Amino acid sequence: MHGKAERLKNAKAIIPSDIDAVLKERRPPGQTLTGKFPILHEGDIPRYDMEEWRLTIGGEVEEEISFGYEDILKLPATRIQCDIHCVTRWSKLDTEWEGVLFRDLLPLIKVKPEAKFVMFHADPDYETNVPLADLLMDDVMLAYRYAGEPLTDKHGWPLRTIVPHRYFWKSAKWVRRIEFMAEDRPGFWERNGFHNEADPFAEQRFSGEALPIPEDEWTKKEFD
Ligand SMILES: Nc1nc2c(c(=O)[nH]1)N[C@H]1C(S)=C(S)[C@@H](COP(=O)(O)O)O[C@H]1N2
Ligand SMILES: [Mo]
Repeated sequence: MHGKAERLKNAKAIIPSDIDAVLKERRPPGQTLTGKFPILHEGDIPRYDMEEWRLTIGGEVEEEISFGYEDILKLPATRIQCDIHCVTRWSKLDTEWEGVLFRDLLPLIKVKPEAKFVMFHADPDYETNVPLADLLMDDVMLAYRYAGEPLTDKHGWPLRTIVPHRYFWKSAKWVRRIEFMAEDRPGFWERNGFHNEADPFAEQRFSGEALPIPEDEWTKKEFD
């Protein structure tokens, strides 16, 4: 028998109860799983001269610091696998990212003790806020590779944040500046009716009344 046929014949069947268990644990309420990777953002994909490009870090820090792209690539790299959940109701399981964990970046930054929140500033004119405690988690990172390849410009090249335990709008593509803050402040979507905390498993979609997002909204977007 052909090797592939043999492997398939011997492969352990995934029985429906396993699927149910996976879905129960890993699919947040109201989400549909997709194998494709939708592309969602406001505005146009930015173009960069990488000689000029810098990531700056400021706000409640003892000293502003900035990194060129080569500096970022030289920092300790980590690969993570995580599930991502967009508020427009798609979730994608087992996405693979490579980059720098914030945990590994923080020792290089003299964060003031009063800093309790972080604002990610991104192009074009995007921002999103998270608590500082998020940056200590195992899988919160600045990512520059996806699925073993350099990030594509549509998904945030040269650098995006990955904050997988919150709805995916908190993961900023084209991040340019990280601002440490003493007080929380809402970002772009957080000012526009979306929930400040954005926990997909608690379905924290909106800050007030539910916004009219059609269930199949995401299927009409571009994806790869
Ligand atoms: N700079 C920037 N980052 C952004 C957005 C955006 O409009 N601009 N949209 C967010 C939203 S709503 C989602 S769902 C994800 C989509 O990332 P993807 O296009 O790689 O799937 O990016 C997030 N990060
Ligand atoms: Mo989103």
